[in-house]
Amino acid sequence: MLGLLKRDKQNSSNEKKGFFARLKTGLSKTRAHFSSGLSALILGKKAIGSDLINELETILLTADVGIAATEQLIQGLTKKLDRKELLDSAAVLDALKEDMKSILRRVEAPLLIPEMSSPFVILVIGVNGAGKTTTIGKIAHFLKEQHKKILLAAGDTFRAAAIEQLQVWGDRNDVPVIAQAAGADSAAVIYDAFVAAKARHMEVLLADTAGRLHTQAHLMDELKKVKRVLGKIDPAAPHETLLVLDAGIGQNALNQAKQFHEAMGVTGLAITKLDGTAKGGMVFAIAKALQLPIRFVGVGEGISDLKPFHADEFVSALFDQ
Ligand SMILES: Nc1nc2c(ncn2[C@@H]2O[C@H](COP(=O)(O)OP(=O)(O)OP(=O)(O)O)[C@@H](O)[C@H]2O)c(=O)[nH]1
Ligand SMILES: [Mg+2]
Repeated sequence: MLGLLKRDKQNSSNEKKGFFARLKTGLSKTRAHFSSGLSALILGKKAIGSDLINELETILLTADVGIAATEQLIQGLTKKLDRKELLDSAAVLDALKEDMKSILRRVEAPLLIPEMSSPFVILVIGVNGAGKTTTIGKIAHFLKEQHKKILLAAGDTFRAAAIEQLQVWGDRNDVPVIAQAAGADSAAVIYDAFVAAKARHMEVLLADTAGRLHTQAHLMDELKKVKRVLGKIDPAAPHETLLVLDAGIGQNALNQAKQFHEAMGVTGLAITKLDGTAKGGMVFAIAKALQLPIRFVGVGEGISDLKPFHADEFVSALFDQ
């Protein structure tokens, strides 16, 4: 028994380490572009003063950290410098990391599935190719590990092969998928899936939707319809409207997110493809501008390449060499 417990603990710590390592590897392009530059600049510079601060500002801005978050970081450092609190370069770097963590801590809010009498509905939305379907597959894996009973709804009835793609994730996770023929009404598919999830006493319904541009009003109306029909079964549904954002588009994600939020009332974000990009700094821009909970980060295409977002871990992975 003790042995088992010990092994469980080891497994979870291995898994934790494993993901931190993947997060670090995933963030290597961002790190190369950004934090290596910052560290080299700060630690290599003897004079700690306004020149250093100006150069720092430029690095932050060019790393997609965004104007608002950069301003906050630079103001924080300038104040501490003025108060003579930063006596050497290592102190500057530590202060910067601490301030970066505090920006992200405000949006650290892991998705918790409460005990409910009916299924917790997660509606997954975003532009084409952001990573919605893959993220559903990974979240299903994540929730399965918590022994949740899950159903998937193939609400993308538009793109060729979208239904099959979700089915593959369903098979991989050994969770059922509710689907209709291609071309069916997405809201009807998701509504039926909710009814089925209730009947089968499922705990979570994960609903996929077709990718759409935030600028396509009629497609945004379709999403609103999905939300409306879910609300007919349970006024609180969808319990989570999860917007998937591709980190690779950097700060362009801001405008996208604002428009999706306006139309749909987004309750959480999943930021994907942090592994393929040097624009990981966008997470700070998003955190500062939107103040929406970042639920998950994705750092690869594999089933375990998604984990809850943790502010301190993210900043550590960004700076750890
Ligand atoms: N490297 C990397 N690739 C990812 C990640 N998430 C998704 N992808 C890949 O991105 C591509 C698009 O992912 P999908 O899940 O199909 O995206 P989608 O938003 O459902 O796309 P549409 O349904 O066409 O709108 C696939 O090749 C995924 O494997 C990630 O975190 N890292
Ligand atoms: Mg998809």
